Amino acid sequence: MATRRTVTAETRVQPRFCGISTFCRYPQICHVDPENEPVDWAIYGVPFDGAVTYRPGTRFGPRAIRDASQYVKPYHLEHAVMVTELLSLADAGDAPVAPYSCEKNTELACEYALKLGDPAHTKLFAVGGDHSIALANIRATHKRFGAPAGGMAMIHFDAHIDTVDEIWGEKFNHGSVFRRAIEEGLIDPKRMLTIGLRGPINKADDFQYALDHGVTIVTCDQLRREGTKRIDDFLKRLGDDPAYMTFDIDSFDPTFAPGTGTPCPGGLTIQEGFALLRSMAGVHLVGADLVEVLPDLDHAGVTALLASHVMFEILALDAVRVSKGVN
Ligand SMILES: [Mn+2]
Repeated sequence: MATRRTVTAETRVQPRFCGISTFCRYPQICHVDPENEPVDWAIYGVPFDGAVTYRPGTRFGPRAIRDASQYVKPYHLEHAVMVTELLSLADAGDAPVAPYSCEKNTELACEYALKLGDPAHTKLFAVGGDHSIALANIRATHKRFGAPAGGMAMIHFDAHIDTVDEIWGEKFNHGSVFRRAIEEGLIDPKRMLTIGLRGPINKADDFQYALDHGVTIVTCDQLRREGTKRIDDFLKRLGDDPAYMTFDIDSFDPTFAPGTGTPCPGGLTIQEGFALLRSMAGVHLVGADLVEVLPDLDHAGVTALLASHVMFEILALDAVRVSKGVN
């Protein structure tokens, strides 16, 4: 249940281009305050890009998304919900980072996240940073809300499967994040859905680990050939179980999201991505992250703008749930 609504500056009094940028102009909370506001979602940045396999720069993602998100408005037209009246949302600042160590960074960000908001209530939304930061937020979410034996369910948007065992001798990197999450028992691979994969890939068996562990994979081409039946079936099976959502901006085609480190042509259009997200209204989300925005390679800020609206779409899914009185 929502504890209080989100109070943002009135845009007719303070225009969107004024003031310090917080995510979507939501109020800022301080993680060290023992009287933390009992917010529904604490949104925090993890400006870390030390675990990438190709182009670096996502450490500047949280700042770019904060700036771009000033133009995210609060009413969701298709769901017909006023998100800020149904949820209390806050910008919880940035986690401290360890730029030279992914493993250490994961620990620091997880520690930071666990101090945010009310441990019994506040859900955690991490904004990257590269995809390695998801492991920190998954650990924190798992610790905060527990999970049925076998780990949480997961909905994963990505161009890549991210279940490589190790890269350049490192177990902790942005291509191994879900292998680690599965090994640690945080995620139940049999209740993990990955949407947006596409080739080319390195080897024919790149997806084998995920397939062997029961991950449901829907490639971009499958989606276009067969429609959403497999996704709809997954959501039906998932029912009301708690689920975590991880959203890699490179699930979108580079035409729409050029500002990212490992772009792959043939990705989701904005219409496809938003339609898929909106079809998930009612899912019982307990945590989320949004990763891999690389502002230095962005053009006209389109990637950061898209990312800020993806953030809103994810929060809106929870607002729909609250509007139906099921949260
Ligand atoms: Mn990824």
